[in-house]
Amino acid sequence: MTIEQTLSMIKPDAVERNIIGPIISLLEENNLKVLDIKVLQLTDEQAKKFYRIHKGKPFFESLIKNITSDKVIAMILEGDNAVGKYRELMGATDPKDACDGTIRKMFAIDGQRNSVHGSDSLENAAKEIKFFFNSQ
Ligand code: IDP
Ligand code: MG
Repeated sequence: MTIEQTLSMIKPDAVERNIIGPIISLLEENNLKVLDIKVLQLTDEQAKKFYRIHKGKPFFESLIKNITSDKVIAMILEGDNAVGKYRELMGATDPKDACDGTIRKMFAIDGQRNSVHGSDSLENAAKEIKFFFNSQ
């Protein structure tokens, strides 16, 4: 067993469609425990900081507009192999490529409005948890 923590964010497209419940149920059914949870709307500045590795990509401006368009749900998830397990449960970035049973396959609208974010490494999980839960 390797107990890890990861950062999950339910994106505005899912919050707007009232589907945070089924998404959180899937997390719990997969033994990912919600340790902390927060509802907030990201500012333009916060969103640009959070997604800074994508700066310069053709979809960057649209991504920032999308993620700041409404509230998001940020969660700290804990469980065995939580980073990898949650990435697998989310599915591929574009729902067209996502496997059956994944959150994105079930709920995403397209490759941008894809309902959830998840940290891609243990190192980024620590940074992203800090971003949402340890900042002033
Ligand atoms: P991930 O969310 O699966 O880790 P990343 O490549 O880190 O995917 O991209 C971050 C987010 O940027 C995606 O979840 C999606 O919302 C958006 N995005 C990524 N690639 C594209 C694209 O080709 N077109 C539009 N939006 C994209
Ligand atoms: Mg990513």
